[in-house]
Amino acid sequence: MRVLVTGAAGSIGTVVCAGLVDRGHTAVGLDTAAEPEGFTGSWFTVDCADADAVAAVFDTLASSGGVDAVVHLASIPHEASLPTILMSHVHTTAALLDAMVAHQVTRIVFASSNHAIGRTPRTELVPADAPQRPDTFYGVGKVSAEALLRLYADRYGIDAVATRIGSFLPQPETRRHLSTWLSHDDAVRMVEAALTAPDPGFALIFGISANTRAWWDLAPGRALGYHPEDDAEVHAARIEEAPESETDRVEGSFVGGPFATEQFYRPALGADD
Ligand code: 15L
Repeated sequence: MRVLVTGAAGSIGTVVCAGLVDRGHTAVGLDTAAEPEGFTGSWFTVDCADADAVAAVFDTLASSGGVDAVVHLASIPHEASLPTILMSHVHTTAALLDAMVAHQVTRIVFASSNHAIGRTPRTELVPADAPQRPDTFYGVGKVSAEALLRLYADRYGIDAVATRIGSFLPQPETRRHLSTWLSHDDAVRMVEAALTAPDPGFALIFGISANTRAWWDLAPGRALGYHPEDDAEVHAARIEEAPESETDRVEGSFVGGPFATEQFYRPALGADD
């Protein structure tokens, strides 16, 4: 498949582009940052909040066969003011979806986040159809982008897979991560499954590894062909060497961990840091 990957210079993008290429796909990179050294393939240094620039990218790509799908990873990975968040998560998704409709590109994989349901109290395994319960404006941005994807799936028949990613890291570092970790290799497996699953329509899956202590249900991902192979449990002894701290306890109260705590409270329309 030829896939346009936004946020291709970011932490997830770098891993996903390399992984897709290893698996025989072609990754076209798009990022506000310049092409990283070692990237093989076409590259666009573009802000995907700029709808005209995004449309121009699709026009350029059309002259060389177009793309089969978009993997939308570009966004601010942390909390910010609501306008900044909406620009970063929703406006960018809208620019891509409109260009996809114009160019008959019918598949998008979106990096959503566990923070879309982060304010869910940590009790039982959370199903993919649990009520949206954002813990931050960041979570609100992800929920809103998911809604936009669903609208375009219904209106235009776009296959849109929103992956609610947990903690994407080389290895888990905290007690919470023993439940929320997504390994690099599993991230590639997940994106490839979301790109190739037959007719998913609009689908929501959780982006975590096969963690023994998982807080989120992997069944919808497995139904789409995402079969994670890593498990944070192999790192448990190292992490649990230190006694459980007050931070661990607080981070274990809601599934969004630190994002659900008071330190993240701020006015919606306040200044960005
Ligand atoms: C995310 O979605 C964030 O981008 C990242 O900064 C972490 O907070 C991660 O989730 C997580 O929940 O560990």
